[in-house]
Amino acid sequence: MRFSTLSLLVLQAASTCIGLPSSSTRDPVIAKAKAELEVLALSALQKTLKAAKGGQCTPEKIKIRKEWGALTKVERLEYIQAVQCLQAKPSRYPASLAPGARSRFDDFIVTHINQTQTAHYTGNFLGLHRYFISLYEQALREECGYRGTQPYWDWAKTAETGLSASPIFDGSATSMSGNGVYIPNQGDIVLGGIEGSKLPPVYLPAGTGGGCVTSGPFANMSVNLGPIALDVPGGGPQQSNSAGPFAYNPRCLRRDLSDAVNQRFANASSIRHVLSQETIANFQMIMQGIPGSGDIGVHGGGHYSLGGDPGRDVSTSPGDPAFYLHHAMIDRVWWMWQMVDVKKRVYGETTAVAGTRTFLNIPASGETTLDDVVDFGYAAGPGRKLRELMSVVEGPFCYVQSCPDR
Ligand SMILES: *[C@@H]1O[C@H](CO)[C@@H](O)[C@H](O)[C@H]1NC(C)=O
Ligand SMILES: *[C@@H]1O[C@H](CO)[C@@H](O)[C@H](O)[C@H]1NC(C)=O
Ligand SMILES: *[C@@H]1O[C@H](CO)[C@@H](O)[C@H](O)[C@H]1NC(C)=O
Ligand SMILES: [Cu+2]
Repeated sequence: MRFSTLSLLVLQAASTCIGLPSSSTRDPVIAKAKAELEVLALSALQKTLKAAKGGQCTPEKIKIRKEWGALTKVERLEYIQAVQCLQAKPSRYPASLAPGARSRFDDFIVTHINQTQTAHYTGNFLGLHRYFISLYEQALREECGYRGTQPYWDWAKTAETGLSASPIFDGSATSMSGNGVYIPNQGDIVLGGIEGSKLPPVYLPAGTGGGCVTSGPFANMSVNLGPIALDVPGGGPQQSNSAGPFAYNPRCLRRDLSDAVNQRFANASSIRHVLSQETIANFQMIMQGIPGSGDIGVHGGGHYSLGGDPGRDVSTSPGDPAFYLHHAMIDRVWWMWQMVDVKKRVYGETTAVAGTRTFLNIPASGETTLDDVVDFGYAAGPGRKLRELMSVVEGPFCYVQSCPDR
């Protein structure tokens, strides 16, 4: 009895998923995708609550992660203040290891930089980032008194509303800050040049900003680390700090919001397409974009619709605080995919995980297994096996992610 009342509450709090007319969109493909996504989200929610029944993470304890727009303004301010608190707390890295790390916020950037080549286009990509986001959320809570959960950025929503009009990026005091100052005549962004491969480049239009962020709570924050591999408008070589990956290099946060990139690569239909993949190998590959295909996937779509510095730098990208909203959505999509077939997609030794231990297997490396360890050094811990990171209601986790609200 108690269980069912509580699950009902969770379901209600998670907002209505089905039964209401699906959004304002006129595009029938997008409208259909949205309706299907809502069904998948609701089903994932129900199955997760059921799965939580027997374990340590009981339905009473489950925390609900919400879409940014579904938070009240007070909740948004609490999240923002916690992030600013993390940016004001001293780093735990010894200065000899990471002289550029000046805060606890920076600690997470350091470990992400250090693992770039072994955490993207690898078998551990999803599990590692799930743990990374969760430890950041935990730091906000335990070190900065935050009482809420990690919010997510639903790209399908911003694809419809436009980024600058969304509560995430409208530049208000309750946003994650807005666009960068407009820089005219920026050339295209040219992606490609993955070392060791000979793939055709991808051209992305520059966004509508490009300069320093001047509005909202993160207007004056300092990006201290990187760049490592920053794609710049107009093509040309990626920028990197010649003083080294962990050197101190304070600069403004730049953004170059691009609705075109958001709409093309991370709309509702793109998310639906990712979720329709049968194997983990295809799921994670389509999500990140098949190199050379011209498609950067919803993962690239989110990163490159933020743009700027460090938004276009795969290594340093957690230096933009919106990173965590983006990756919470990545995690949410993975969770929705996992819950379609829990036995295979959460627990299967060879069906829940696929891929090697190096970026596109360059240089060649062994297959990832569920016994591989994920470790974030001085940033946060403890190190854990990938197998502990597969279910959102087991191991260190106890959360669900609500349905998209309209
Ligand atoms: C980067 O990772 C290596 C290997 O795990 C480790 O020895 C080194 O201390 C790390 N460096 C930083 C700055 O975290
Ligand atoms: C940023 O710094 C400028 C100059 O010190 C100040 O006028 C402005 O209020 C600050 N903005 C925020 C959001 O802190
Ligand atoms: C939505 O995304 C899909 C796949 O990413 C893409 O093929 C399609 O063109 C996009 N739709 C719009 C309206 O841009
Ligand atoms: Cu990453």
